[in-house]
Amino acid sequence: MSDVAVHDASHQAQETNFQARLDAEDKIEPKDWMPDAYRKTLIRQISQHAHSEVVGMLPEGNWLTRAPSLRRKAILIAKVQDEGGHGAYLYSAAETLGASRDQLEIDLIEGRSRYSSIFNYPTPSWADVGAIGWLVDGAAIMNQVPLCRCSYGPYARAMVRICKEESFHQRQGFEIMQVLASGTAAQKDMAQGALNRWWWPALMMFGPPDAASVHSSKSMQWKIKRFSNDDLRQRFVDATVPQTEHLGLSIPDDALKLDKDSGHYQTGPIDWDEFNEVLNGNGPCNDDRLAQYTKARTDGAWVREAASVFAEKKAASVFAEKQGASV
Ligand code: BYC
Repeated sequence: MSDVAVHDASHQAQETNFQARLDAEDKIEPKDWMPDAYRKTLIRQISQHAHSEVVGMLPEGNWLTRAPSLRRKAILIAKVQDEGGHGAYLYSAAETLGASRDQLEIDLIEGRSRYSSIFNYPTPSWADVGAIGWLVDGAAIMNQVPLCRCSYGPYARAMVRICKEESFHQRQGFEIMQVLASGTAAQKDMAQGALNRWWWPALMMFGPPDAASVHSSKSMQWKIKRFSNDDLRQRFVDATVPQTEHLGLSIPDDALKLDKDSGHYQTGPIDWDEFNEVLNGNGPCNDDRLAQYTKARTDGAWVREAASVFAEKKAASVFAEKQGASV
């Protein structure tokens, strides 16, 4: 056998062994062998997810100074802070795959990476904060609970804590909607207006329809994704329609109906042109969000520098102490 043939055969054996581990529901850990394409897919998805958490702080952060009471303000500060924490866990999970956090951030700023389409919509009223918690965090939970079983250990473990926090976020959003929907006519209108603004973008969060999803089949074979985009979208619709009825609000979709045979709600057509426009940078808030992300990163450079000098000095002093102890 030639050297090339031997190399090919051993690579094939590694691939087969890798898939067998996935099929046996083994977790893949950072130092394990993995195909380059698996590593790349994870870095792509985890970094997009991390960017989404951080950019996701902006639409609600917009209401921190105008929350209607001290209690609401404290809850919202905690929620927005949680999203920043989620970004930190996820950037760390991407680093275990050999990615540099700095480079991932630059990739977003320079347009080589993405964040979720949902965060390119404005929050003109307090009810938008409720609708984001209820619908956006609700959609995030639907998509992210299966990620707790993702084949890559560090991502799966990060998702466990993230999902617990998202669950609290979803409830606080629902409670804001409940208070508004059972308040004055003007408050109920405000809640309905926010639902009208966020319903369709929330359905788009799950990604393109299965037929147009380029990454799904490989990601499902690798057990990164456990369900297709359309399956998760359907679960979200089925869970959310009864919640909307409970609130006394209406889903902004005249074609929405319950299919008695399947037991699932059918929605009208989703405007995929709008989704693609948002992905191409032409949503209502794309420029603003990226400008704020870039500004926060630039303004925070001195903090990162100070933290890394502190960490280096601390490591050097621990090392010197250990050397002294061993003499
Ligand atoms: N927005 O082949 P597909 C949150 C891109 S929640 C923008 O189906 P995949 C939060 C996709 O990246 C939001 N881009 O891809 C909640 C790909 O483009 P590239 C974040 C989207 O990866 C509350 C192309 O379209 N959640 O953070 O198999 C408060 C083809 O799509 C979108 C996650 O990131 C979209 N909506 O499936 C604060 C969850 N949809 O990369 C924060 C983890 C698709 O080829 N991610 N694209 O240029 C996932 O589960 C999957 O990546 C997706 C897409 C379901 C989003």
